Amino acid sequence: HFETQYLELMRRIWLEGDERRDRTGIGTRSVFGAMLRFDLSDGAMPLITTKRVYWKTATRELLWFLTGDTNIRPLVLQGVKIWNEWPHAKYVEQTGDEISLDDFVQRIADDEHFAAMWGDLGPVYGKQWVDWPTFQPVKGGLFRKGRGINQVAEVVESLQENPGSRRHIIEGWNVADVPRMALPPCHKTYQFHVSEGSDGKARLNGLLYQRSCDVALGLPFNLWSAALLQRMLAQQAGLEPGEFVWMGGDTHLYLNHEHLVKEQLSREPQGHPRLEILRRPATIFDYRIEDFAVHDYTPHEPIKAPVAV
Ligand code: DHF
Ligand code: TMP
Repeated sequence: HFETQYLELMRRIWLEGDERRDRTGIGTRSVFGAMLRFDLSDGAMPLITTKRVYWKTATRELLWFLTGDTNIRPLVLQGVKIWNEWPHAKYVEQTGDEISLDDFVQRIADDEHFAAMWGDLGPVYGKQWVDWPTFQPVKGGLFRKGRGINQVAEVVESLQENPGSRRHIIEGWNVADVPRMALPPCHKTYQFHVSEGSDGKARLNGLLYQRSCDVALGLPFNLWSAALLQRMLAQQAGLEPGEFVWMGGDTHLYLNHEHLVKEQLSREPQGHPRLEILRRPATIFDYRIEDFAVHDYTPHEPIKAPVAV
């Protein structure tokens, strides 16, 4: 089963990982360098079944990246809560106002001006993916802003015009911008690759390099989203989905996720979920949540666990 790799990675980290103190103060067990491979042909998706994964939430996040937005307000208005903790922590730290997370999020929803001030994560994924900043030299050693680079649009174009290229890359790690980000990108480099399948049809393969990985909470979302992006790109470029390769740098389990790890490792994967894309939108930027249907997803119960901020 495709999910065995995920469970084996989880088991190995829990049993053999180095115990490390980390930025959040929670502590982790960690291995450095890991790889998972998934076959995406016939609609197969690496959607974890040993707990319920909210694939619509992850999909809404991906669609939000593609709009170029970096403010959490549109997510909040759709009921997506996964980015709330970071603007809240920054607000409390910078103002000394001990507002609760729930009240903070309510204010982001109700007050557009407040959201503009306090809801932004800085130039994270969305900004870098579709509007990577450029600067042009002008007289006197000064620079002015140039046109942003839309890396996603450029990859769609290069897949069509130069499929054999080894340069189909979407990069989130903008070295100059990292200090202004609420969280530097974890899923930082995507590479795509066109190969010929055994049936003679051209296939789109994808690889994600993730520098830091919360295997219990983040990875199920990251696997889904990367495979989804690959499916969308394949559809836009007229290619069949091929293989998806995931590579992790610091790949860890938080020590306060013990209950999740024990429970999840006691469960057996069940079923082979598939994704159907119901429509072919005009561009990669025109997908909507209603365009996606998941079939044969009969997961085990959700397992709640706290996120390390
Ligand atoms: N920090 C840490 N420590 N781990 C992360 O995975 C992480 N992920 C971020 C931002 N910072 C992070 C963005 N992605 C959840 C999932 C993905 C995500 C952030 C949070 C999460 O809490 N998932 C829960 C609840 C899902 C829900 O409420 O919809 C889960 O059970 O999957
Ligand atoms: P770090 O910046 O100190 O590495 O902390 C980031 C944490 O968030 C780390 O536990 C990895 C996790 N993470 C994911 O696993 N996936 C994600 O998509 C994001 C945004 C974060």
